[in-house]
This record gives sequence, structure tokens and C-alpha cells, in this order.
Amino acid sequence: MVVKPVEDIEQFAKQIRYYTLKQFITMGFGHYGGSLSIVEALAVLYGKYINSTPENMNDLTRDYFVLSKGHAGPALYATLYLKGFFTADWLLTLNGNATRLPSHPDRHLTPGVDMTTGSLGQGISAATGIALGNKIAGRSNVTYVIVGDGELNEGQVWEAIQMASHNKLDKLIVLVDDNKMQLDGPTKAISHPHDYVLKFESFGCYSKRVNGQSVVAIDEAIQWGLNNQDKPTVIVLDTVKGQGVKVIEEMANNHHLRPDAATTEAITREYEALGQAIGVSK
Ligand SMILES: Cc1ncc(C[n+]2csc(CCOP(=O)(O)OP(=O)(O)O)c2C)c(N)n1
Ligand SMILES: [Mg+2]
Repeated sequence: MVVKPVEDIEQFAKQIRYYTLKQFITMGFGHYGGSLSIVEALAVLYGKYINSTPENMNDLTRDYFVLSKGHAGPALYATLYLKGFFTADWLLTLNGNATRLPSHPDRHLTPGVDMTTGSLGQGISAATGIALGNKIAGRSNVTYVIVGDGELNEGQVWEAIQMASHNKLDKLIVLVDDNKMQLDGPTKAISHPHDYVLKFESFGCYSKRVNGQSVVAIDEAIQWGLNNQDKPTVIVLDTVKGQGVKVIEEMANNHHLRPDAATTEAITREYEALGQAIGVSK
């Protein structure tokens, strides 16, 4: 773990948001909403906790990360670029022919990606398997996974959680991106989830709900999770779909956007302001 001042993590979040937008603006469309809502979580995870680097990917004792909600791949790519896994020009190829950055992560294509995801529910199962394998091998590295609130509709998620709890996987930390929306509407309206924390606790996990827009709150929750013993930890992040980009936050449905010229201009204004805040021009 690298101890970093909170201002550094907040700045890292701005950089991740900027390079996430850069990919979408270049491509002209994409999963804006669910990519933006995990930016603060990625900033804390990769800014402070996950110790994987381009040099140690073959080291079995390093930490692992699975983006179970794989449609948010561009936010992960922005993060991996900033961690030095590949060069900036790759970001301009998102989802294009022969790209190394497909819209959903592929571990055979992109350095730094630990698991191929996109089929909702499968990533958390794979993460549970990784954590179990590490436990059996006597390693103490941590497996982190991000799942979406809509993704929790998949029964497979609950099989994975039950298996993780049965095996006392205390080195598994699950973050739920509770942005309250899924592809075709509010999660509550589609299949009411009731209380996530109570559900995860009843499945034998430690669980708490925190402000997913605050890097301080996310940091404290992860720290708490790392100190927990004998049970997996599930942190429910209270987020906003489209987080950090006002014009997108305010849309009724921002799951997948192909913005028209006026909206692209509005998004670009916020993108350029972020660029100024991180000292990058274009
Ligand atoms: C098994 C499966 N079913 C359907 C889809 C299509 N799909 C992609 S994203 C999405 C909505 C997911 O909602 P949520 O997990 O809340 O994602 P977020 O709000 O973070 O974008 C759906 C249904 C998929 N990728 N996998
Ligand atoms: Mg959602």
C-alpha cells in the first residue's frame, strides 16, 4: 500500500475522468454513465491499494482486480494508462478495428486487465475463484471486484457471494457501484433490491454503505475491509450515474450515449475544464 495524501487521489480521479471522456469523445459513443460512476473508486483502488504494475503482472503475490461490470471498461483503461500499462495513443483506438482496448475488458488484449468481463455476474464469480486460489496457496494478496447495482439482479452474483462467505474469503473486497440505475431504468423499478447491506450481511459478509463520491469515505471503507477477518467485505458505494460530469448526471438515461452535436459540445466543455484542472491541454 502506498500512502498518498487525499489531494493526490482527488487529482488522480480528475485524471481518470478526463481520459475516460477522451475515449468516448474520440469514439463518438459509449457507456458514459456507468464508467463515470466508478471513477472515485478506481482512483482510491489504483491510487493507494492495488499494487499491480506493468513489471509485476506475473508475480502471483500481487493484488488482483476484476471489473465485473465490464461495460465500464473505458474507466479502467484510463486508470491503467495512468499507471503506465500502455501509451496514450491506445486510448484513441477504443473499440476500433484491431484495437487492444475493446469496449469490454479482455485480459488477452490489454496489459493490466486481470479478467475478461462483460457478461454480467461472471466477473464476481471469477474474482471469488481468484481469491480462493490465493487463499489455498497461502498467499495474503487481496482481490478487489466492482459490480453494478443492476448486475446484482444476476443470481450468479449471490452464488458467488455465498461461496466466498463459506470459504471465509477475507481477502476479497467487493465494491457495489450503487448508482441506482441500470440499462433500461431505475433498479428499484425493475426489481426492488431492498437493503443491500442487510442482504450481504445475511449472506455472511461484512458490509457497509458509504458515499461513493468521496475518496475519503471509499478509502476508509477499504481500510476497514482490509482489517476484517474470516468473512468477505462488501462495500456499497452510493454513487450517481454519470458522476462528475454535470450534463451527463442530469440526463434521464445516460447508460449508453451517442450524443448529438450540442450535447457533445457541452460534454467537451466539462472535459476541457477537467484538462485545465490536471494541467493537460487537449
Ligand atoms: C448477462 C448480461 N445480461 C445483459 C447484459 C447487457 N447489459 C449491459 S450493462 C447492463 C445494465 C447493468 O446495470 P448496472 O449493473 O447497474 O450497470 P451501471 O449502472 O453501472 O452501468 C445490461 C443489462 C450484459 N452485459 N450481461
Ligand atoms: Mg447501475
